[in-house]
Amino acid sequence: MNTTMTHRLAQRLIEAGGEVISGQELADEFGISRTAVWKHIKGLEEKGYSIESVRKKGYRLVQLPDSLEPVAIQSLLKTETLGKVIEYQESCLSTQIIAHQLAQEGTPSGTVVLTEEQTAGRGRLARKWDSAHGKGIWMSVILRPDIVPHKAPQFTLVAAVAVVRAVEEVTGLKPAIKWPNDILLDGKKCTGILTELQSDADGIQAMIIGIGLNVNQSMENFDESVQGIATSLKMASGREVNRQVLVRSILFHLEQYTELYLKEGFAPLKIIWESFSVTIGKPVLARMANETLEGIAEGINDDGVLQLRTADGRIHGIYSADIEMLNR
Ligand code: BT5
Repeated sequence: MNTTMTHRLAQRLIEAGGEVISGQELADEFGISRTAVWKHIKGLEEKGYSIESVRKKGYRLVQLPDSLEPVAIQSLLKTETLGKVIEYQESCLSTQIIAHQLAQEGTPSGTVVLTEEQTAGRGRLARKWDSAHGKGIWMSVILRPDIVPHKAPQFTLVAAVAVVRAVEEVTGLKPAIKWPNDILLDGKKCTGILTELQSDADGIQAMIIGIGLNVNQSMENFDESVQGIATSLKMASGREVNRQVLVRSILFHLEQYTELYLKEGFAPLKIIWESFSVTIGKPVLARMANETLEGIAEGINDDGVLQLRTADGRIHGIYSADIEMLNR
């Protein structure tokens, strides 16, 4: 079957917002027969769309499948560039791997990679990211901002702010950010962000922002190794959350904040980031590659670098670390 036509038909039904559209109208609009319309409708039903056939009137979309396929995301997306190109795979090793490949092939800024499941999802330092099928948002966003490479880690903070805003908007929950890349609910991790770069002598060619957001997992959907530290939006709110709405909201806020960043620099984002942060003003342990420091997290500087004050009063700039909150 012509999948582009099925896709266009799905888009039309989504945009109709639950109104009935007659088979004849669809047939005329797409230049196909009513029987062909009916076949595409059957095709959509097989993919999990719930469509009501109203006798003598036409078709009405009742419910979308719970998937992140492009048509479900793009139909109501309110962005200028983010998500205009979406690469979707039902299952993959890691959306970061696909995004790196696409970036090298010259895909435009704003391209998004989405999947239902990652079999080799990754965190920082080649750690594993647990990515259960259909339960979370496993997404990589490719941006090509005109900034110097050492500013790139700021985008981890920009993305964190966008995710917090989206989660608040869609669920009413109030997540907190633990520097640099964890988003927490009730002290447990619901989101990790991984920013990677492709750069050369001319600067950044592409920035790949990987976002892993636990949405509808119950405890048993998590790998045993993370059950003690992970949570999902469903576990925190007691309700299933619509992943499509959430993806659209993240992309919208990420685009807004990226524009703000490119216009006014990091300063306004630093203020928003600090208002969501649980780290600032608290005693923490910062584990780095070759040393561990204990101190008070005083804040972040204008580059997003954590300022840690140790007992001797010295301030250390921490560029990358695992932070443990000390409950004192
Ligand atoms: C991160 O690393 O938190 C970045 C995670 C980025 C994942 C996204 S998903 C889309 C894209 N494609 C990818 O392959 N990756 C990105 P880090 O700070 O290093 O934290 C990793 C640690 O978090 C692991 O060692 C576990 O302890 C824990 N962890 C693993 N899976 C988790 C999950 N689903 N929820 C909460 N914690 C998890």
